[in-house]
Amino acid sequence: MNDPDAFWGREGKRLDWVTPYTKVKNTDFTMGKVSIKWFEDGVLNVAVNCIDRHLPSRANQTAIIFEPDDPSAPARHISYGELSESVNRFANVLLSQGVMRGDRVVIYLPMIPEAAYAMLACARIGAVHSVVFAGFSPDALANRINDCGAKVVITCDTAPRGGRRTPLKSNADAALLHCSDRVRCLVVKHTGDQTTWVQGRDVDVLAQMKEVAPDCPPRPMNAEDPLFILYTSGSTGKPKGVVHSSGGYLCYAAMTHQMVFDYKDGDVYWCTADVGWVTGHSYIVYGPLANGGTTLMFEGVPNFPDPGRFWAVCEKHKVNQFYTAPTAIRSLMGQGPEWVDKYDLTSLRVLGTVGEPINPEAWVWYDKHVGKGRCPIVDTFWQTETGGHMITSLPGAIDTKPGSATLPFFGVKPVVLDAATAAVQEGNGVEGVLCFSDSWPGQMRTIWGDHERFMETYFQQYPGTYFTGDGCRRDEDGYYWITGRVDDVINVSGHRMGTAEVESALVAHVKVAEAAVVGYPHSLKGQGIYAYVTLMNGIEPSDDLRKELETWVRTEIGPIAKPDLIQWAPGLPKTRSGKIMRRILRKIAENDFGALGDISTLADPSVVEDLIENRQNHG
Ligand code: 6R9
Repeated sequence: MNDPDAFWGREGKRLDWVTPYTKVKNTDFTMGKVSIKWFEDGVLNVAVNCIDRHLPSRANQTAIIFEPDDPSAPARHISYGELSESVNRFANVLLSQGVMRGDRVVIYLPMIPEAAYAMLACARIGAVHSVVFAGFSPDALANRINDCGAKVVITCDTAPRGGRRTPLKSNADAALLHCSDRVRCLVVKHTGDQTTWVQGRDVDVLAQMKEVAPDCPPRPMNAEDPLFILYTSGSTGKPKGVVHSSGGYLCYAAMTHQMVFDYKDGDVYWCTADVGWVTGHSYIVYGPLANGGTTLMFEGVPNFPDPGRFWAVCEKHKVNQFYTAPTAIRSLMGQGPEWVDKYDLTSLRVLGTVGEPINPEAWVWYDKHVGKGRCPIVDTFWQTETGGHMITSLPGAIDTKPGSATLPFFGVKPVVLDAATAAVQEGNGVEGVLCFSDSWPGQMRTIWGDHERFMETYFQQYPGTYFTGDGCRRDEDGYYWITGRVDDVINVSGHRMGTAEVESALVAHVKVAEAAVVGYPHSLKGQGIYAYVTLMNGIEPSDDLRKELETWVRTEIGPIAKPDLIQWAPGLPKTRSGKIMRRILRKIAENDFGALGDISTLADPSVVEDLIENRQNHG
């Protein structure tokens, strides 16, 4: 793009501004002084853009369709008028709890409309939300509450999912034992299940919403004021609080949602992600609502009560755009096409995928059985950090190839660099690491409380560019093929997990001396978690201990972090300077013993022989 200011200057106008911006782009990728600003002197309110401005024409149009876990329970259609009232009341409850502009609010809720109300209520009063996936453990929740210094945590009594109930309130109670006693707990009574109640700390949100005024004036916010923090795993250390802006983020989420899904007025759009991930932020809540769309929120899981649920919901609500993850497609593919064929899917127009590279076999199945060969597939490559789609096809406009995310979105400038030398790989038919050479409005602005770490993580290794952490290939036609993470991040069912996080959970167990975690190919999850564990002297390995460690990791982080395979390792392969040689551990986990590479720096080669001999079997 020759004139980003002119292009994005026009796109910014898709939002309503209290004070229009006069500056469009002001960004610098130079290591040491990275700074990213878009529409910096503009003033707006995100909730107004997602709700109020639609009211004159759409007060009675459905904003959110809520499809509960239990298929026999009625779905709810929440109009823009109703959404407005709920968000205003919710915002007044937050104000009554002393939440002010810039304060952080942690949202620990499942896929219920109140999650969207809570996010938009924060946006309305200028508070910064941080949604924590409801599958995370009390410890993980506590770490996030403490890292962002939240004043309030919003949760619900229990969360039905796949016919079972997760005790979110009691998880929050456990988390709050590790937090300041000033943190308030706002509880949505969703199922009515019994919970404990701490007088003076816990607040019944739904009851309070009835007490407060039905309207709450929106707080005018600067375009660069943070809208939310979302924690995500990196290759090292604890999860990073990715900070997104108000103006640039919303503009980018709205634009990509409209163009990539070819979203048109009146369409029913369904993204199956959870609001606890960035996909839920940009493509369940902010993008669709900024466009005045109808967005479906599904509380359940793909295989409850049976593997036809997704398609039953598509038929029931006449879904036009359907957006899901390769891992879901693979698991439903395994159940056979008869589950899809039972339902009328003629309403579908566009299919999307996100979260990990999609294997061509799953792509072809999705195209044939779900899309009946007539729905374009958009394979959208992006990240928590990018705020919105980066490399993706556009329906009907870009020819697809199964497994390729195809071409960059408007204004996105990918560069492929040699991983070792950082040399730019010009032309087509090249491979390397994927970076972006210039900014886009949806880009993250910083890591909460640690701008240094932000610069080091994304701008240090390949100076002058933003480094994604992914490898990629640009084929002869200029199409991009994402080959997966090149750092120590594993992608389990589309969820990012840092190997370091799982390792530190394991070594926190009294019987564990040392642990090394790597990813390995897993037929359903994409990647599985393979843990090499060295026990303390005198501790004997056993199946019981294996189970104990699995449960331990579940409680330390959450079910998604549970190792798929644990191998007892009397020793780990290390260099003479004591660095664990993960490259070797990855190869062993992948069952690829022929290609261990240079092992001459190993301190004790017999360690490797032992590991190979006792490798856990995963076919
Ligand atoms: C949106 C989201 C980001 C990582 C990313 C990459 C992988 C996402 C992909 C894809 C291939 C796609 N990824 N979409 N790989 N093709 N269409 O998933 O964000 O949770 O931060 O994960 O997911 O490895 O770096 P996030």
